[in-house]
Amino acid sequence: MSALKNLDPDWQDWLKVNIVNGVPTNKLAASLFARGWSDAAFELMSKSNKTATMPFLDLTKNHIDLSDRRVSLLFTCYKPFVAVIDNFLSPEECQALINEADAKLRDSRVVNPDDGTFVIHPARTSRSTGFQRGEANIIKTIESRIAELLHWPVDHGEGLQVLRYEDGGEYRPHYDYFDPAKKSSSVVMAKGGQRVGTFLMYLSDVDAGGATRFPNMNFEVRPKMGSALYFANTDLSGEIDGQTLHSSVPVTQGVKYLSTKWLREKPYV
Ligand SMILES: O=C(O)CCC(=O)C(=O)O
Repeated sequence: MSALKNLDPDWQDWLKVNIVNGVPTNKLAASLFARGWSDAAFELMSKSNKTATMPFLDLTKNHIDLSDRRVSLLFTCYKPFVAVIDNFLSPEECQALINEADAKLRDSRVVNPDDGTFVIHPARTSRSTGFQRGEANIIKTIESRIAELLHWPVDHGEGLQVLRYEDGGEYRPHYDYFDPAKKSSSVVMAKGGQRVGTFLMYLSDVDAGGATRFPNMNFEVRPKMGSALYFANTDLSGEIDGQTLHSSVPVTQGVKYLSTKWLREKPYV
């Protein structure tokens, strides 16, 4: 059944007028998507033979059958696009990634907005490490699964990061996208372009604290081992979205392990 044909007749007229006037397809799709009509947005993109300009999730069912796993969609928000995905990793896969990371953890750093270098900062009190793409079998498995889920090629992504937050550890509100207005952005965007999406995987259960909070949206996602959180840092027309401000609230009991995958606009090589 066509999602576009199911649109309200006023919206079908709106679409026709805009297409005739040459409005780019991705801008029209972005408007449909922002109203929650993701099926129609992606149908429009595919009809015009445009490849999606950003990662996307199939939202037609409440679960998604990937080649090696069934995952469930627990929460979706359309503007900005946010989804919580359950059962993305098994407990064994979480542990295997933790084992790869543990020996290499060191104090986390943030990007210095003045020159694009990485510096230790009180806004980010965790320990972390980064991997090359495909560096270990477990990493290859996770990267292919993310690529399949989000219809986004593995080479359009940075290497996985693993973070460990102990008691009081936090990551204060920040954006993952590179603000084109900032001097440092051209340095970090020279390779791979914009960070169009962020995919977070919770590798441990945490007794208290450690939620990922979106202060401008008034919600937070609490950590659960094996679940994942995806959000789009830009909309379908490529505009950065200020509503994606997010933080990791302090862990107050237990240890939080998280893995981050930043998805880039172009191949990141
Ligand atoms: O730990 C979290 O929940 C958030 C991590 C985060 O913001 C990031 O890796 O960019």
